[in-house]
Amino acid sequence: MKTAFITGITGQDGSYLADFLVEKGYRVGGLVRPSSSGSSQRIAHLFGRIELFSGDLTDLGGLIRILESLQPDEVYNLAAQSFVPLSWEQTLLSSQVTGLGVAAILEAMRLACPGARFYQASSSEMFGNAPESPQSERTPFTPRSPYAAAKLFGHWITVNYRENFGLFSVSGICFNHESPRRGLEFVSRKVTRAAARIQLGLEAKLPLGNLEARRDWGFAGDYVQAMWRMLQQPAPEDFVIATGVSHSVSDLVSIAFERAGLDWRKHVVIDPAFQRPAEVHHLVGDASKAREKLGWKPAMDFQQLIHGMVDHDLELAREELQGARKP
Ligand code: NAP
Ligand code: G4F
Repeated sequence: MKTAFITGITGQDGSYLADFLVEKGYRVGGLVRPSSSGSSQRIAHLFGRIELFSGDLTDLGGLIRILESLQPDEVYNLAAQSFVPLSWEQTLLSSQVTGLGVAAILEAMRLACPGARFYQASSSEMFGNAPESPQSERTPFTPRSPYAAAKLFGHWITVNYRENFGLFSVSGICFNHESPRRGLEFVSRKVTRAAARIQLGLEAKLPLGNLEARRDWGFAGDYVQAMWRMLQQPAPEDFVIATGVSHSVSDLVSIAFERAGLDWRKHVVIDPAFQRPAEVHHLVGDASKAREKLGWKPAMDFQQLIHGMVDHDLELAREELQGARKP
């Protein structure tokens, strides 16, 4: 039986990865903050089948003690302050967690379990407004937010530990991936939840920022499989993980509202508070290396993804109407 350790196990990706690894027969350990800002509802169905360790990604001593006791074969670093706008408000905290936290977990691994394999959750945000499209492993990075700059540090320190210490440490440069477990602040979930709640009369309007921004949106459940495949390779390498298709925020809104039986033009209002001065306008990935070497391709397309999220949010809104759920 292999053992995996997941930081960020209470997040969207961490919960899907834990599902996937438990299903594969792994012993799964996860890092949980003592004062978790989210709840552990995304992993509640796994209680009893995973082991949770209290700690923080920025606390080197705690990480060393956990890794010494667990002795994992694979470490997945998914923990981060992952919301781009918040990284402008909490810049040092975001840099510490999303950037320096990667050095902490790598250093803990080097000391406690140097033979383990390491996955770093790098991000397409590192490309910024890239000089070429689609973006691949060879595209230069031009980060446009503290979040992206911190991710770039995490990306390079992962390469450095591989080259200097011989660790099996790799990065997946993942483009946006969503699911019914996505945080409410991200645009996909904000839109699908609002469409459901407007349909059932729980809300009337949806304030949004830039409708022209384009992203390459995939399904999180597909992306965690790519993460695992990267750690099963004969040699450590970085990979872009993407669908290769981009859509605008207005495409997203139109598909979601249509699924809910609504005309989005009657409900969406533009609110400058959600516009980003340093916007990343268009991201779309070239995942041909992942297709060839990992044998990975996404199973779910954009419309299926958004329909599934709307359907899930309609279910939650109905439960809320019946008094079985809090807003
Ligand atoms: P998410 O839902 O925001 O989850 C973030 C996780 O990090 C949560 O479990 C959170 O714990 C944990 N965390 C935050 N600060 C921490 C700290 N100081 N110590 C320990 N844990 C901490 O993010 P996600 O969408 O699953 O993304 C997973 C990773 O992939 C992140 O690193 C993200 O930046 C990266 N990424 C995501 C995407 C995407 O489209 N989803 C694309 C590229 C890269 P709490 O529950 O306690 O808050
Ligand atoms: O959903 P978003 O907040 O995701 P963003 O900034 O692309 O970042 C996500 O994907 C990254 C991978 O590229 C991850 F690394 C990161 O952790 C995170 O998971 O915004 C998507 C787009 C942006 O262009 C934003 O300006 O949607 C636009 N948008 C328009 N109106 C909005 C809104 N975004 C949000 N969150 N809220 C709005 O009202």
